[in-house]
Amino acid sequence: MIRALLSGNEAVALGAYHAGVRVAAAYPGTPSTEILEELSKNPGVYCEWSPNEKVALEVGIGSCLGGARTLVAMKHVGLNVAADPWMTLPYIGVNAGLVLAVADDPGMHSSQNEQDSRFYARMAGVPILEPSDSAETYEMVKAALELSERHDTPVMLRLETRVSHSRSVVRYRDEREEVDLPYGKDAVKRVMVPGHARLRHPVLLRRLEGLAREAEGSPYNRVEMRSTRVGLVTSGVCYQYAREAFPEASVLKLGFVYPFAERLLHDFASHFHRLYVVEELEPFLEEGLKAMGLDVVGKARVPRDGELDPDLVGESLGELIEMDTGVKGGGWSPPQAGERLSPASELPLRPPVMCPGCPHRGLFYVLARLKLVVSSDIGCYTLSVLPPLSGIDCQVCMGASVGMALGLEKAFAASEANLDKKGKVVGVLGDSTFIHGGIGGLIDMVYNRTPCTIIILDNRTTAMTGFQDHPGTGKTLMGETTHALDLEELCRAVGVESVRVVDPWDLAATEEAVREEVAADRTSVIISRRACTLQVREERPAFRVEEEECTGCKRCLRLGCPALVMRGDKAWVDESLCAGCSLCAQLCGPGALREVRADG
Ligand SMILES: Cc1ncc(C[n+]2csc(CCOP(=O)(O)OP(=O)(O)O)c2C)c(N)n1
Repeated sequence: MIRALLSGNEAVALGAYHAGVRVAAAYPGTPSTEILEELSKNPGVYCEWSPNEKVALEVGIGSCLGGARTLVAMKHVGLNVAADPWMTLPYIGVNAGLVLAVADDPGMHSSQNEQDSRFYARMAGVPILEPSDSAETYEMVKAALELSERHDTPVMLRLETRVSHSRSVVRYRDEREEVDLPYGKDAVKRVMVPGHARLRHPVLLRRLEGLAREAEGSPYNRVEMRSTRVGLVTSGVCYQYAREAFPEASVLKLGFVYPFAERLLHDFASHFHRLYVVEELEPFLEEGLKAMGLDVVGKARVPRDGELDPDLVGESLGELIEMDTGVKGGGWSPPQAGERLSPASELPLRPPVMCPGCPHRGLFYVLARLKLVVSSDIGCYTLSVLPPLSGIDCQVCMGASVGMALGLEKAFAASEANLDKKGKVVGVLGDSTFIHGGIGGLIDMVYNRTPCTIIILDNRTTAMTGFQDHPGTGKTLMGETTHALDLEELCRAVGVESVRVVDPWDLAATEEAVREEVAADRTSVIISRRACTLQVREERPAFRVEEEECTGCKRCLRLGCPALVMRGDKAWVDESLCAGCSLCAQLCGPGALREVRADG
């Protein structure tokens, strides 16, 4: 046996490799991204970054039907994008196993919302396995693939940030299973015309009954009997919190979370006056237990928003459990001063900023200067919402910037109240985001004759999630060179008359392009192109303030560059941070910012 300290995401990858997964597809998204990055390091597994999560799942459907064990990975909001194939996949079933690893992000460490993917499994009629640590994650991948094959269903492996990103010990043998199932045509099962789908829906419902029977005896649903006074039901990382907060309590730890193991839950409940449910986000287990007629307390006490931790769990339930059972604090002892488990809350806030030399900065400086209405998207550039750029009006989900810009423009076109905004709307999105979900909106703009400018911030990578390749970069996840999608050609092909490229490090040229296109009465695209400075680190001389020439006007500070600060009444450049982009020098009235030459 080998022992290794792995993150949950590494454990998914290793589990998938050892269980014989031959095809894996994903679109990056924190906290799930590392799963495919890790898996792709192994031989014999085809791994791809798909253009978006819907395509990733569709690739997965094809490959499992084709007889290859398959893993599809995404973050929680990715499942919104993939929801259409997800809802019908359980009708057609699999062939070789298909596991969807979906990572929720309670507390929104790097997401635009908190949503609970378990509801997507229930809505689709798909079983859920949910691990509490890396060892369990590793084992559950194989268990999920086998469950998938036994019941002819996709399986959701539900992860959360703390499981995906925490490290714990995993024991394994370095052996890979070989699975290669024959493909057979079966149109009634796999072609979901209404007549066939009507036959398949009852199959799905019967399958759920079989899955519920299997959940009753699953080794992942574990009763830990301790005190007969306090009984907790929990799953995932919350199991760890519950154990830490209430070490004496009895626990029913659910790993095979859905469909519910009703008999097991009733048996466990029979030992206690009432049950306490510890779960993050929505009252998924709680509602299920209540529907079974069990007396449970959950979200009436435990927060429904944000991340939990052992102290929060203890604080929220301790008093009630004491009242119900007489057990002091329910078994929880409040931390003493200095013992708190969440020291992060005591640190000073440090807002994220765009890096020195970030190519997005120049573009957003121009947009702010021109006082445009900016419909934005998700990526590093969303950081320009913060002062001093304050450059974004709205942002919802990946690709939405284009459709929202269209809607704003149509609303302003017929408005008396917003006459000054008419023709002032731009949509802004990154290259990865444009390919993921922006192209449909652009087709709509051209089709419905919208005089609006879309700006694609083409930094040649998916920077926000850690520099993943995408169809525009000319490289695959497996390191091969491939066709690089030509964004200009693509935009022209959908009917955009004016497509131009600017360098956002050239402020004057960028401003001129934006002014001209916004003024023109047509749909246009500006591609603001320069590689991400963190990824392509060019050796450029830093800039320095010539003190005697600096008037202290602070114009350069309007860029919000972290390499530039005031020292007394003069601007000062931290040369160790400066990327040499020259934007500050382009803004400096008296010309006090100069390149640091090699001779000093
Ligand atoms: C549906 C969905 N999938 C994934 C993500 C995670 N995510 C946020 S922004 C982004 C892409 C950013 O890349 P790009 O648009 O090229 O901008 P950059 O960060 O490079 O500036 C990703 C993958 C998400 N928020 N929503």
